[in-house]
Order: sequence, then C-alpha cells, then structure tokens
Amino acid sequence: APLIRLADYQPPAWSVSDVDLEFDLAIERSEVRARLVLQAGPDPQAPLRFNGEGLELLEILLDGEPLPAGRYRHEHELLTIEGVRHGQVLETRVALAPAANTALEGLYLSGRRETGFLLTQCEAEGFRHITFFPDRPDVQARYTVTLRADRERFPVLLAGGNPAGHGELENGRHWARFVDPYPRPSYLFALVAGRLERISQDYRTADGRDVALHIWAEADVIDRCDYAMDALVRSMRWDEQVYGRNYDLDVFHVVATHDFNMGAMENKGLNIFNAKYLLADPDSSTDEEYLHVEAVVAHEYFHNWSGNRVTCRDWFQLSLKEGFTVFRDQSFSADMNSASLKRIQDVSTLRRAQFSEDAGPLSHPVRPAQYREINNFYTATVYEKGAELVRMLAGRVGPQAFRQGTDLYFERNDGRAATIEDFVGALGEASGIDLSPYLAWYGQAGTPRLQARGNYDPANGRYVLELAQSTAPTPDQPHKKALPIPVRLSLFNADGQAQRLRLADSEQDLGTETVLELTDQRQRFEFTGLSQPPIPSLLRGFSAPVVLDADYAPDQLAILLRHDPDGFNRWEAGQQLALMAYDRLYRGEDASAALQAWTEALADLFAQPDLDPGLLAELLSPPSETELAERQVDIDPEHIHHLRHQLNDAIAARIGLPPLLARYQALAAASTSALDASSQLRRRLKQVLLGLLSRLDAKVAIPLAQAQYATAPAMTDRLAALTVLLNTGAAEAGPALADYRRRYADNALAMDKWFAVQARVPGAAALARIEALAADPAFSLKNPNRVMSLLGIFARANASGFHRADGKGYAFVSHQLQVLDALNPQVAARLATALNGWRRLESGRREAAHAMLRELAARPQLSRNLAEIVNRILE
Ligand code: DPP
Ligand code: ZN
Repeated sequence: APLIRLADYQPPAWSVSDVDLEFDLAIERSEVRARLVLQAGPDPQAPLRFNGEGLELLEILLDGEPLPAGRYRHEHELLTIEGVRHGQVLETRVALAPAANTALEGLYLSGRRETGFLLTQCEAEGFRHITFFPDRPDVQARYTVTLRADRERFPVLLAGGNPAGHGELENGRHWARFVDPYPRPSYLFALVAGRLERISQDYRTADGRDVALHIWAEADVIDRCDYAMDALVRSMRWDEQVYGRNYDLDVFHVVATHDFNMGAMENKGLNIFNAKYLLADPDSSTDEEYLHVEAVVAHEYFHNWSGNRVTCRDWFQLSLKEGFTVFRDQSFSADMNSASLKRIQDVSTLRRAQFSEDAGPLSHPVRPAQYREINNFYTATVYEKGAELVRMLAGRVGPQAFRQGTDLYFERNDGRAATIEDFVGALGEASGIDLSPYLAWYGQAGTPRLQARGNYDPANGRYVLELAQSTAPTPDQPHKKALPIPVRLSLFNADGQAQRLRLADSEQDLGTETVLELTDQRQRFEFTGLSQPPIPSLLRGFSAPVVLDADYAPDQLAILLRHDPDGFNRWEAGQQLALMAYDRLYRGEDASAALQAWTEALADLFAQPDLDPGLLAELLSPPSETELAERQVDIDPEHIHHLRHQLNDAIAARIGLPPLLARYQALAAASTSALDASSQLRRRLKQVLLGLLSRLDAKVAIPLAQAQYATAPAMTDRLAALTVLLNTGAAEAGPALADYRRRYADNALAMDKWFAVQARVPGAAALARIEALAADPAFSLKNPNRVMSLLGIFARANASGFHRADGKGYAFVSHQLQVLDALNPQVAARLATALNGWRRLESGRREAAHAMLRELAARPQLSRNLAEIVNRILE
C-alpha cells in the first residue's frame, strides 16, 4: 500500500455538490443507485477519479446517457473518467453483498441472516464500499437518500437527516426518504434497516427547536436503553449551556448493534453505537460501564458540532475532531460526577494506553505526517493525547477566552473542512495570545520528560526551581524541539500548608497556585519570601502530558499525599511514592523508606472516616503493570507482576486485617444496586478492599468473595467477587463461572465479561485457559467485542500471561491473528498493537516475539491494516 503524506495534500480534482442515493436493500444482495452532481476543482481538464472498493458495477451514465466501455476505467479500486464537465450528473448502479461483509465496513449485516438487521459504517473510508465517490472528508455534499425494502423483513428504515416521506410499494415492499439540509462528508453517511424497537423522548433545544429523540435496539435489549436516553438529554443540555451549541435537525436517532469495529459513530442524525456503549442495566452492567455509556453518548452527540458541522480537511487532522471531542466529553463527565476522580481515571488511561504507545515503534504525532491505512490511526495518541493538548490550550487562554475562541471556531468554519491551525488560530485570536508555539505539540511524537530540581536558600528565603525538558527520539524524528509546557504548581510547607507565591523581580502576590510556562529547554524560576523549605506540588491536575522526574524525598511526597487539597495531585503523590518503591524493588535495593512513607500515609488516610471513598479506592491502587513496565528495559513481565503484588501486599499489611475486614463488612452490609454516585464509589472501594484482603489472607477473602457473588445485588459486585475467586485460584471459582454462564447465556455483553474476567487471570496457567475459551462454542472471531474480550484482554492487559518465556503466547496469538485478518482487518490490526513494546522485553522473550513478527510479516495475504502495523512494529 502506498504511503500517504500530509505534505502532499491537494484539494480534490473533482468534487460533488449533491448526492441522490437509492437503495434496494436485501440481506444477500443490495443495489445502490447514485446520482452525483459534479463540481470541477482547480483544473477542469483533470480526469475524474472516484474511489470504489468491492463494488459490482451494473450501470454507468453521464447526464442520462450510458457511458460506452471506452469512456471509463474501473481498476485498482478507482473509477476514472476523462473529459467530464462541471455540473454534469454521473449516475452509477452497483451491487453489494452485505451478509458476506465480515470486515464490518460499508454496508453489512448485524446478527444472523434470518433475524439480523442491515447497517453501515463509513468512517474513515467505508463509503467507497457502498458507491463510487470522492471518499474524502473535504468533499461536502447535500444528501437525499431513499431506502426500499421488504416491509416484513425490514419494517424500520432509517438514514441520516430529516424524514422526507415514506410509503408502500408493490409486492409487500415499502420506501422511506431522508434529506439532510447540511452539507456533509461521505464518512458521516449512514443507514439502518431491519426489525428494531425504539424508545422515544421529546426535546426542545435552547433555541426553540422541537426534536424527536429515538433510541433503537433489537427487541431483547430495548429495555436497557433508558440510561442512554437520560445521558443523551443531559449531553444536549450541557452543550447548550457550556458551548452554546444547539442540535440542528428535527430528529435524532441512536441505534445499538452488537457487531461494530469501534466504540460508536457520530453519523449526522443517525448515531450508531456498539451495544457495549449504549445498553446498561444494573443486573448486567458494571458501574464503570454506566460511566462509559454516559461518556460515549455525550462524545458522539458532541461531534454534531465538533466533527459534523465543522469537519476535518483530511484524515491527518483527525484529532481536530477527536481530541477536541474527547476533551468535551471528559469535561461533561467531570461535571456530572467527581471531577478529580475523572481526572485521575483519564490520566491513568493516558499513561496506560498513550504513554506506552508513544514509547514503542508505533509512536506517532497527534497529527501524523503519513499513513498507509488511516484506520490504524484511531489511536490513544490522536484521541487521548489530542484531548490533553486541547486541555493545555484551554488552560493557557482561560475559560472566558476559550469559550469565545470555540464560538469563533464554530462560526468561522461552519460547513467547512478545517485544520488544526484553524482551531488553534481561533483560540489565539479570541484570547490575544500567540498560541503558535503549541502547534509543535501536534507535530512532535514522544512523551516529554520534565525534570524538576529545587534549591532552597534559608539565608534569604529564596527557592529556585530549575525545570528542564527532553524528549527521546521516535521513529522518523531523531531530534526533538523544546515545547511549551505549562506547569501548574503550589508550594507547601512541612505542615502541609500552601504558601503564598511571589516570583523574584516581581511585586505580584500570585496567591497559593500559579502556572509556570516552560518554553525553553531549561529555565529557572525563583520564588521569594519563603520562611521554610517548600515542597513543590507540580503539574497540578496534570497540567501537561509529560513524565515528571522530580527529586523528592519520600517524606515530602508523604506530606503531599496527606495534605494536598488538589485531589489529583494527592493521588499522584501516592503514585510517585509507589513508583519510587517499585524502582528500588526492581533493582533489588532496599525500598523500605518509600514503602513506609507511602503505606503509613495511606493507613492514616484509611482511618479518616470522611475521606471520599472513591478517592480512597484510587489511593489504594498502585500504578498498573503497563505503567511499571514503562520504567525499565529488558523487562520480565512476570517479575513486574510479582512486584506489583508486593506493593499491594505492603498496603494490606500496613493497614492490617481487622480494619480492612471491618471496613469491607460495613460496606458489604449496606450493599444495594443503587446507581447514585456515592453508592458507586462505595462499591468501588469495597472491590479494592476485597482485593487487598485476598492478598493478605486468601482463607478470609474467599468465603467473603463467595458470599458476595451469591448475594450481589448488581453486576459490579458480582464481577468483583468472581475476579477474586479466579485470581486466588479458589475452587469456588468454577461453580461461580458456571452459574454466571447459565444466568447470562443470552446476554452478549455479560458473556463478553465472562470471557474477559478469565482472560485477565495472570500467570503461566493463562494460556491453557485462553486456548480452551477460544474453542468454546460461545467464542467467535467474527464478533469484535468477543475477540477483544478474550484475545484483546489476554494480549493487551495480561502481560504475565501473554509474554510467556517460552513464546507460546505469541504463537497462539499469531495464529488467531492470521485467521482474524482474513475476516476483519481493522480488528486484527488493533490486536497486533499488543506487540508494540516487544523491543523492551528481556532477550528470550524479545527473540520469540521478533521471530513471530517476522514470520507474520512474511505471510503473503496480510491485509493493508495488519501489514502496516506489523511492519512499523518491526522497523
Ligand atoms: N468517530 C468515531 C468516534 O470516535 C470513531 N469512529 O466517535
Ligand atoms: Zn469521536
């Protein structure tokens, strides 16, 4: 596949202003007639070249006249026609085979042939699997869509836009038409046809438009859509209030499917969701899943402005809509729940998913410079790091200017395909601040390391903080520039009180918190008027996506852990202490100073009755194995797994069995299935406590877990109990798994969790279990959720199980990848990213992984998706 470069961007040679589509839908074979009004680009003599993949061309006409065979070429996934003129109408008729489409891109079948429904997925380049078109986001056209199908088999017909008529046809068929008044790119096209039920609600926008909201799902799950409707209404209000954005059509449809490559899709007026992010009920969904539903419903809704009304000029700008929209959904969730917990979770995700991506050969900038397969760039870097960049910009300009800047951005770019410069430029203009230095963040890959060294001079009460930055080389970028890094900070004294801040050479009292902006490689900041040596609380709220290297002493961090009123930095101080202990344990050194400072502070916090249970749960959780593995080279994942256990053991031992048990039992006695925030946070704490108890004394914990499983009022408790039974190797795990399976055999999302909880069980025994599960009749390589629940969890979240010293984990996954790739290249490529870190493994595992990757790369039939990932990982 050719390399596509940002530097080569050209506007389209031929564009389309109006699209009229007619579908004759059937499961095995559907037909699509397209009438396209052509628009000349800069050179009207240029040949027309439209994309089209896997299309059976039945008919082609220009201005109503059939085109003779010599007038056009259909080869290499392109339709080429010479000598077309501005304003001419190109008409094609093609046939598609939805039921045979296992890649789930374009038009495909969800569910079984007899009962399932048809739907589409077009982002990024699925529309070319439906009809011939200049399938790129800078071609924006007005769409009229007519659907025809058998009424009995396809009672519901939906497409994006407003309804524009429906009626009966002969032979039991019917039709429905939709017109979208807003020009839009082809990746936002969508249709749905089949047997679906709905729930509905009326909504009036702040600017007075009446909108009918409909959530559609198959009959057996329609009663699990109420929470999504609630989240949708809250999202719509929030976007009106916080960004001044109103919905703009008369209807808004949301549809759930069990067969979906991504999380969800923001098609104009017809969002389509992976059921995992739409359905929720207490009996089968965890609290965490409720939060995901709320966040993803909001995310897709927010795209209506940040993505649909203003879209991307090209796919290099993907973070323009994704980074911004993730930032928007994070802010929404923070407003709906606990803001500091949300920040802790988002930063944990960033570190686990994005920092690790950035530390291996798949590292790329938030705005990549090149790709072969765009579907491989829906990454943590584009999404999560992209959101961090928007957060930095928002922090830099302040809330008022940020709102003025986004207003300006939406107004100026409405109906356009924009670039990252348009976004940053609008914020800069509204704030009067030159933000252009921040553009470097979009082009430079890698996680910057921020070094902080403080020096206190008691003679004159001065404190000098020296900040320095560096970024290690990444593929294609050997030399890194200095980036602007906002460092939000406070200075505490030994009693945990925040000191007033005053910079040398300035009279200004900065209060107890300020933001320093590091713009050079290295800078000194001097504070005056400090009567005691200060303890800096740095990067408060995680003010920049960097790795902090500060020379804290353990007792300084313990003071921050006990006293920092910034919930995020309090948690961060604990994480830093855990990492300090871990680094020493890893090197076989004495870790007692760090361990003691950390666990003593935690034990004291544990004893405080009024500490927020959600924050306590996070404080009691050491960094993930992925984060720990980032800190060393030549790693042995099994060793890291055991070291993390030692961290948990140290917490449990310091708090002690009686207090842990008493707190657990108090929480267990008050268990309910209530979904309010405080019930959720208490469940979360209970889950962490059960885990600690299981480390301290399995004989005590196993009966507790067994009882919790048996009496759980909701899925969160049931799954937590099952996890402990499995991870302790308890004999009771078997009956609990069998019970769970009986109970949820017909609930696909609950069965995904049945696979996932087993795929997570660590250690050498994991592979045999995974192999047995892959042969289970309930497992299928055709369903992305099932694949990710078993193989995705095993390869990406069970390092000690997957990275076996004998390489058998790699051999197993390699075999699965080859079968999967022939069915669904997008999902295969995502699974393969699990090998991104292979070079940092110890030599035995490294050799085994390398051999597996080389063998995979040499296979002739690899998809473009998988080939790109494997080759980049090998480079
Ligand atoms: N654009 C989708 C989303 O992130 C992904 N296909 O919302
Ligand atoms: Zn998105």
